[in-house]
Amino acid sequence: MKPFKRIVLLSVTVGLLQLLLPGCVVTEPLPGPVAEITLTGSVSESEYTDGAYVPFFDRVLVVHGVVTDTDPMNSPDDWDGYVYIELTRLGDTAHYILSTDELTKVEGSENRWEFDRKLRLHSGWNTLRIFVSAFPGDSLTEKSELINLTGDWTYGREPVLCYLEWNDADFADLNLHTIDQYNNDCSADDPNVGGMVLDIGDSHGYGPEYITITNDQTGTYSVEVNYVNANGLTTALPCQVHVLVNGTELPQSPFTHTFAPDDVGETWQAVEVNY
Ligand SMILES: [Ca+2]
Repeated sequence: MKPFKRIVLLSVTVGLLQLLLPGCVVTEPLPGPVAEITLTGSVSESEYTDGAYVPFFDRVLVVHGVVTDTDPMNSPDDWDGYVYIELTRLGDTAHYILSTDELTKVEGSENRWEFDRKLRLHSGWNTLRIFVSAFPGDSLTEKSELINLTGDWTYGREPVLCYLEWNDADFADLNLHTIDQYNNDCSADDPNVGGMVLDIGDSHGYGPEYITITNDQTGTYSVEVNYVNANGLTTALPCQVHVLVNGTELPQSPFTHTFAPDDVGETWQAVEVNY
């Protein structure tokens, strides 16, 4: 992905984006520290095929979180705990799990760790919050305040949105591809080509990766997944691809597949989208 041109604080209303930080609901804090959450947006140098800038800032958030190691006495140089961001869109809740190597120790602190994670917002009402526990399913040790966001992030220009998740594999790396009829191939290797933009890539594990097809000309797009690197994973790797056309998920979506341990380097075609 090209380097971001500048960072815009989302406390400013930009275009159709209306951030409701003043209306945040602060929930009852749990005993102990409260996870900190701050948001920024990003603007890239990517362009639409007609030369207009792709407004990353109106759909991609960078969530900065600060959380507490749940067992700081055990291996103090490694993160101990389970942290995820819960994003709810129109009643649909998704958990974005942080991989251990996404967390770095806050300088000068014994037990506070921080991360930056990009999230892709959808049109309508969104809420997000950080949760921390010692391990999956354990009781919470802390959570952040709840942040509410609303806006229209897909209005007009984005006929197709694809996203890839692989929820059961820390570290393993998959790459989402969309390939048009002219053989333009959008992926982490070429994140802005033929009107297709990789909004968010992920090489840590879990995903999601998002590609938005911004080209409003009709065409055929092959949606594919490449198993890039197992990074030590020795078990099967299930994944799923969601495809939305004009803001509505296809009836057959999500498309699912399981890569075998020796499938590294292999590609799976999830679907061909005619738009
Ligand atoms: Ca990837």
